[in-house]
Amino acid sequence: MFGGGGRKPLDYEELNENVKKVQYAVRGELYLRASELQKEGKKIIFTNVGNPHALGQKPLTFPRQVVALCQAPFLLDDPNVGLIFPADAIARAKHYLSMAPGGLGAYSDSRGIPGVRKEVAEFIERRDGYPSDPELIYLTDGASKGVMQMLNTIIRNERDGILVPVPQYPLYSAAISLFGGSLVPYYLEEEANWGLDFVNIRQTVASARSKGITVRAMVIINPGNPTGQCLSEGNIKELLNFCFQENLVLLADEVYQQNIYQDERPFISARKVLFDMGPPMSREVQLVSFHTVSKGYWGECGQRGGYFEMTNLPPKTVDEIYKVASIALSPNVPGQIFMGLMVNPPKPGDISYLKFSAESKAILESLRRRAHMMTDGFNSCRNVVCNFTEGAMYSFPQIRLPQKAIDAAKRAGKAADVFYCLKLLEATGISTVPGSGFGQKEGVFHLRTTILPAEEDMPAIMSSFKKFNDSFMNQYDDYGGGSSYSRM
Ligand code: DCS
Repeated sequence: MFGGGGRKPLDYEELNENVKKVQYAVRGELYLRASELQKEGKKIIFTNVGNPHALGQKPLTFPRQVVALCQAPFLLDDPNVGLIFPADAIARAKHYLSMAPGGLGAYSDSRGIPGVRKEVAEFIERRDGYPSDPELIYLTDGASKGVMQMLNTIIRNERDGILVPVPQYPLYSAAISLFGGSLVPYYLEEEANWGLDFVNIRQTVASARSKGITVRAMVIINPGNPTGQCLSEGNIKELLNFCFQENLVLLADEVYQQNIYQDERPFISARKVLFDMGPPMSREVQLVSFHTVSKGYWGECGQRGGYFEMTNLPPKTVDEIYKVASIALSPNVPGQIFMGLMVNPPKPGDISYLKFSAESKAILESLRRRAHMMTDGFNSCRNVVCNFTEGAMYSFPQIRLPQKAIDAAKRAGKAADVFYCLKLLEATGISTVPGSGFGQKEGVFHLRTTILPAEEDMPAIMSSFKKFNDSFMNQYDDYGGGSSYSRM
């Protein structure tokens, strides 16, 4: 006889409850249905994941040349190597191979290759104007692993609360469930372009504390996912003041820092704002900042390169984080080299500079145009309103669903936004993520799409969305005709 009612340890009923509780909508019900439809031969436009290369974005040439040479170092001994690879790519490959004893097939230090961490520190110093210490920079398999490692370090039990923006990228809610902590949501204000409302945030913290939750950390995503807003310097200052007063560690998810589509609010890192504020705050506020090679104009999601930088963490804590990173032996080494290349790209005067800058500029300019096309497209649709995508890779329109649609969804046993997104998928092949996967205010509905489909496909995608939305609203909106709701 087995214990536990005859069940085996890995039977579903016996699993870790934290694992079962995890929800991750980016690859949830909509994604599964889209995959099924694709198997049946329907053309699906996967706008559910910010995965640029999967939607046709071409890799940048220079970094791939360097990594190709690092992966196949025998090419460096070939007398014809200079006919295929430019001299600066060859030099850079030798540079990385000299820093990685054993090459790409060997584990590196668990914190990452020291020389790459130094390149990251130099990048941060150029960006922020303040020196950065490579010893406080750890390389990771994408930003996700770093975020998970920090949350794991912070959360001690279910009474530890993490302030997370809502809507949020569900890595945060999922990881907090997995590590058995409590998510404390703070709402972004859609009417104020997804800005922060500190009166509200203070109330949220007070109310969580009155329920016995120890609020210990605050997450910001800047530029925002799924909301696409860029925080102003004033906003970030207020945020840091708040963390100082409330004794919170700030987890600054800055993976979209290169994805900016307006000029009024350029990206400014939380770390720069903190150091600009001077002591005591610059010496007191604990901050961990995250970055990745998956986003920007690189979009190298499959390479799994990321880093986090720790500011104002005591050495003993940094050592503990090192110890835990050591359990996984080593972040993947090709991903580390992509990170080195991202933070130290070709410079003016280098052989590959012109090509590299032309390629990266073309991607960013096209993303900027696509951000406008999507927002304008959504705003031209009945019962749809959408803030402009100032940064990141997503559009997050609000869909004002008529009561009849909400009732029909209930009868079908679906959340109303899931119902809408499923119908959109069946009618057009556009695979989105319902707003409920990111969190939204009660009774308000959204969907998220990426702005990543090829620019030439965008007009057809938006017109197919509009056609679907019109027919959906015709079916469910009693008022018929034009918009029956006032716009914000
Ligand atoms: N942080 C944010 C805000 C993200 O949007 C993502 C990925 C990550 C971290 C993790 O990325 P990497 O682990 O690849 O560095 N965004 C997912 C999304 O919403 N769509 O695609 C992936």
